[in-house]
Amino acid sequence: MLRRKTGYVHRSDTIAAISTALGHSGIAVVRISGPDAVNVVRRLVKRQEFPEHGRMYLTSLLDDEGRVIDRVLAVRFMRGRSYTGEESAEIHTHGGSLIARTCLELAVKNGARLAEPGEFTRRAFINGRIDLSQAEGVLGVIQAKSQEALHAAARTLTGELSSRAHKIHDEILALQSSLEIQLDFPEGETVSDDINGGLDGVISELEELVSQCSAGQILREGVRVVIAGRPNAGKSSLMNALLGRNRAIVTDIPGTTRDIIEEGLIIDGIPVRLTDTAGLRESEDVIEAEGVRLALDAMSEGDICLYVIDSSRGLDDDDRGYMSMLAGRKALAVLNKSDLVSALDEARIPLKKVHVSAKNCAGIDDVKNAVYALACDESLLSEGLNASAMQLEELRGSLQAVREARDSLMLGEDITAGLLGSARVSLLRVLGVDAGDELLDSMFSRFCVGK
Ligand SMILES: Nc1nc2c(ncn2[C@@H]2O[C@H](COP(=O)(O)OP(=O)(O)O)[C@@H](O)[C@H]2O)c(=O)[nH]1
Ligand SMILES: [Mg+2]
Repeated sequence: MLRRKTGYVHRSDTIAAISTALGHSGIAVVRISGPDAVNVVRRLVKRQEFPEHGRMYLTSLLDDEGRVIDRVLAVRFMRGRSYTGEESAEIHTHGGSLIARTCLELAVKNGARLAEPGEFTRRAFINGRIDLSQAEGVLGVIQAKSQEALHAAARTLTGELSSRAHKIHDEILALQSSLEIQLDFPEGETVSDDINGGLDGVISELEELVSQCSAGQILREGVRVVIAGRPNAGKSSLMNALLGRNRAIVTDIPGTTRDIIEEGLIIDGIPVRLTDTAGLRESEDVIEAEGVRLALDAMSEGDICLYVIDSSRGLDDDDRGYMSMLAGRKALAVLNKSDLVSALDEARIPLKKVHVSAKNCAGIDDVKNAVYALACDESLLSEGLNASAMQLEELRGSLQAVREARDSLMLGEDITAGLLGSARVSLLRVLGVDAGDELLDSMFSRFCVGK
């Protein structure tokens, strides 16, 4: 079969890859899938009979010259019952990278081809074993960095997003059909009330799904928290206190931090990218001025801003200006140096406030709790689902189309039916129905080889 220069052409040949990480480990798994999978295994090991699906057989791996090079376990998965849906097999060698690689090379010499990244999962998708949302769940489980993210991915992998999207799709289809019946028999009795109620129900189901997938996205991709404020307010001290170690340089010289400093931490399951910035002030110094420009960019791009104020000094016009820029955004005023006498008129601060002493690590948990609350709705986080950015966009598109459909009911059934049709198409895209090669290429290139 031909391979295009870019993109992937689905072939039904037999593929192989090492599915475990290379290095020293207890065991390594070489995975083989395709019509010839069991024959490839037979050519590699002493045992020739693999009658049962899913049973591990102890046997010996042989090299080109028939010498035993490892004691291994071989397992066969029958067509229709395997991960990919195809005839597949695995050989579990001991976990040295040489033995795993040798086993893979032998598989390739004996009729298999090296698998591309994500090709096993792509085959599972093509063969209808999983849909695209479940494939995204597989990736989520592999990439999860917190327990909460793992649960969100596992729920998606086991089909929760799929079944909900299917159910909503079918409800929309039923509403669309009754509208189309109306179109055919205009003199018939009006069903608008039922349809109105039905659309309201679909809208709330879609809203819930979108919220759960947004929570999943926060769990997976995290939030960017930017620390900003005037020089010497204690931004770098706050960064260090949040991280629990001295990452940024702290001095009493204003203008110490000139570059952007980024570090990661996890707050109650949410991955956070914490950014410390240069103090916001006019500066003659070219480097510091560039740092201030970067700080302002970071402030506008971040998801959450912690605006740090030295409470022993009081506010100035700059503080008031920057805080008014943050009004309506996810932002927190961190009133630092609470160990000193306050000169602040807190009533004039237009943001939610937290009192801390970064130097003494006091109030830091309050900052973390406030960041968590700004990042997400706690109740939803425990129900997060794993959707890709593209899938989330389709879900939002579907919700938008159903809302427009409800608003268009007075305008005519044909318009409403058309909008419901596009809402359904978006849901089908979430599941990957009729997905084009390009979309699948970008989806599966995010997987590793062997998955
Ligand atoms: N008393 C007191 N001093 C602090 C506190 N946080 C920071 N400082 C001091 O304020 C100065 C500036 O701190 P730094 O973190 O470098 O501020 P930045 O310029 O905003 O990054 C340093 O001398 C710190 O020791 C605090 O909570 N209490
Ligand atoms: Mg600093």
